[in-house]
Amino acid sequence: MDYPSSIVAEASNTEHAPYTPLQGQPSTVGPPTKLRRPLKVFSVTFASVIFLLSLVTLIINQSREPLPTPNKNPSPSTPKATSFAKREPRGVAEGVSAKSNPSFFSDGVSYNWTNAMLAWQRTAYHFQPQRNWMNDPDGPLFYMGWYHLFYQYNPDSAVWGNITWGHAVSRDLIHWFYLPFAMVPDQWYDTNGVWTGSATLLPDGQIMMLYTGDTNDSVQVQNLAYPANLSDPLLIDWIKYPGNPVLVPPTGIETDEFRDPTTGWVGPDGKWRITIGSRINETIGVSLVYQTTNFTTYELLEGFLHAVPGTGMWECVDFYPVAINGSQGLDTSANGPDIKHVLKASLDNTKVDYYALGTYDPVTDRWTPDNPKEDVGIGLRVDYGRYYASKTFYDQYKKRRILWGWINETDTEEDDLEKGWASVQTIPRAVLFDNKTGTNLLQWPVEEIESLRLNSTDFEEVLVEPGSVVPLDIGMAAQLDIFVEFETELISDSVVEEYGCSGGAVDRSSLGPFGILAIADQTLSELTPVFFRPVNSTDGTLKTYFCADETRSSKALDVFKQVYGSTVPVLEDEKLGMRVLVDHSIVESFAQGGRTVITSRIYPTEAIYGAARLFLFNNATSVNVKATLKIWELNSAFIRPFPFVDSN
Ligand code: DQQ
Repeated sequence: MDYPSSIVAEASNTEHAPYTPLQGQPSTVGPPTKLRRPLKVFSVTFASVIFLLSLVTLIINQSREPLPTPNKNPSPSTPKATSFAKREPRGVAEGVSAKSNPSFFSDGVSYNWTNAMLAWQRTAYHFQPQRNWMNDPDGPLFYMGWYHLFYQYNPDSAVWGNITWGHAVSRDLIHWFYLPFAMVPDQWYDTNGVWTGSATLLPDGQIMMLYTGDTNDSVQVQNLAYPANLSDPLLIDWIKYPGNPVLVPPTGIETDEFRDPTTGWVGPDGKWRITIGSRINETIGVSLVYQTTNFTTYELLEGFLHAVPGTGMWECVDFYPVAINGSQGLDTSANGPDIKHVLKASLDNTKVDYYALGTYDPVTDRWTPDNPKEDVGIGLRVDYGRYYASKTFYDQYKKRRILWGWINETDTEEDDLEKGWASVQTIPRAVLFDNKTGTNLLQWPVEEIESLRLNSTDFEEVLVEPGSVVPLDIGMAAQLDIFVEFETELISDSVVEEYGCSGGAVDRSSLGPFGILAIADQTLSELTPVFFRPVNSTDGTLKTYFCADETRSSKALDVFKQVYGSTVPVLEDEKLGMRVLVDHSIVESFAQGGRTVITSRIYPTEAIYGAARLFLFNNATSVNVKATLKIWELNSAFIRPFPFVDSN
């Protein structure tokens, strides 16, 4: 097999055809009012005012009353029964976190999805396989001009099982080529699954891929693999080390609680270290440390890199340095006085990725959190939305650390089987330490996404009055890169209020919520608000929450919908700003330059194709808000099989 020479140019060509909807799409609703300049906000027609007022009255202007939800207004489509019996989620019996959402209706009803609805859910610029199930990102790396992404994949079905390593390559982290599977479960030590793992690039050019195998008797062991041909930039063929497994569960560790080895890092003694997540005494989440010089034999160090009581089994541990004052990422082995270390664990019990910042002592091989109250599993989340099993790698080409994360489904397994695929990866994000706050990371979509930008629309200082919704005339609203800054009136005698995200966008307080309504239809029967909620808290400070409310994102009853979010640090003199990437059924939202991030997976039934719209809203009871926006329409990425040429 040869690689066509044109492939490099082709891979970075951004002149692609826009996303093409399938036949049978719903007809679009009428055009919204043009609102390119603030004056035009006030030039809406009488009918529009009446329309908005009635919307406000009907939908928004009900202090602390829930908005109509799909549960209260079921869609005319009749739910259909399926033959699935109630059962525990996939994965749990095999000793990993839940990998499916069995229907929560006892009779196994499924929404009456049409092909058009299901087809629309496929993303246009997020990475997802052509079909079937995907979960964790594995072993990401940059090699000879190509970014490599491996992923947990079921070649046979849209549900978790037969876990194999899918493999894709990209020149720019945006356009991808699917390659042949890197590893399949074909050995006694991984026959129940080639599970999650990480790559280590050695200084002599070798690549060590460590991964968890689930053996023929369901024991979790660690295995080594390496490329068959290091002169192949695509790293197509992988050899499993004949001496596998290289690690088995040590004494005191359950045989099904020992998985997901990290990338290695070198200590001052020249030895490599890796860490592996586990659990002890039923409830203490831990990370074991091993030393090695050759990646085939290992010494288990006494104690743990870190342990946190009450957090349960740690999956997919990630451990890496960040520069305290720097705008570049760091190699995993970097350490020194101007460096902090991030420890991340994916909590098996709750399916949430938590991280903490701290200090790593390479002599004792212990990590200590900066703030024990914000320790791993009890403090900061990597992403407050539907997000799990994340993993970073150091991109030595652009000197940055890139974060991948798995966006899991919140529909049912029955729905996934019907649409023929499950899960998406987030847009890769560059990760930096936030040296303004000193307390958190910053995550930001990789700059290469800007190559997808098409036309943009600007809106300046759009006034959004308390209790109002303002349509934004931007044409297609399904593939967007949105930047919004909000300015609010100063209120002198603000009351102290106890609000957060949990009440959602309908929970009105004096200073919020306000934000955007993404993937909304013209009548607002479906919408996904992404919003800020400033709150005067009892300690006299102004706290700001950043939230995403999925509760009315779909009329489908069998889809799990939640309000996500948390506080976001806002420094004096900073405006409130969010960036939101919309890609059909994915809404990735970044507040204050990426201090707090929320990913939503949504399943609209009405707000699809040309009917998907974007609005501003302000549901505060007392403050006016002015919004300034720049919105790009985004092109679709090329994500397709690698065009091998047969040399015979
Ligand atoms: N997924 C893998 C495991 C890991 C889990 C199995 C996290 O290695 O612990 O597919 O989603």
